[in-house]
Amino acid sequence: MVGLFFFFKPKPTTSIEQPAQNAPSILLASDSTAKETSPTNGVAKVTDSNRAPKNSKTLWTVFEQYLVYAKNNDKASLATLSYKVSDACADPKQEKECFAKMDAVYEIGSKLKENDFVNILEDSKQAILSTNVTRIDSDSELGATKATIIFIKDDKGNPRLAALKPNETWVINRTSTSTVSTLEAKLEATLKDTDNDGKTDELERCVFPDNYVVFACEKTDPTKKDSNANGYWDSVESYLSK
Ligand SMILES: [Ca+2]
Ligand SMILES: [Ca+2]
Repeated sequence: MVGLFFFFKPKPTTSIEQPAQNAPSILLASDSTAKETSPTNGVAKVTDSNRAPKNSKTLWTVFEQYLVYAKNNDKASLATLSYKVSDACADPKQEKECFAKMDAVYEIGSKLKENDFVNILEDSKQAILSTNVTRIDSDSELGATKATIIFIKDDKGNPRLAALKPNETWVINRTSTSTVSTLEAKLEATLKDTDNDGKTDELERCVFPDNYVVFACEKTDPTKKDSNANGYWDSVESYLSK
């Protein structure tokens, strides 16, 4: 199956820190920069935003341990918590690159705060921890950003890191003719996630904002978490080893 592969074209005027797309690739099954989200309407929330959900402690503990291994450049231990080891870390000749990736992951991951990850989606095969969205409101655009950590479970049910997305960002460009209400409606539509699988309806339908170049996209059903019924949600599918 082909996942989502598209590039973000950074805009010089944006006030948003661009996602560190390459740094977390030690975690990724691919360098996919798939952007996925949960809605802002609270559907993804399982509890109030002031405390972390019940299961997230275990997931966060795994993540913290992962960061310790990354910080220590402990490749062997890191592999036990990784869904897939990156090519650089699988190749002894690329040890320097591997260590650089680990350092980058630690740098990014250590800035994330447990209390911000108030949303959890979890079942026996996968789990997604995410923050609520933070609004972006500038002269040039309206948008939202959030951080997401994706885990895929091994056959014993242990969560392993599959992806770390510290700055998933969605922006709607303001134009001279756009009104606040149309921008708000557009943003709401962009963030909508009907089946609550962590992948927006628009991404499921392969609809992208103007500033993305899409190379390949496989449509999924925005009303089904697991469109191909293999047990993995549409939002997780692109990180699976094929
Ligand atoms: Ca969805
Ligand atoms: Ca699936």
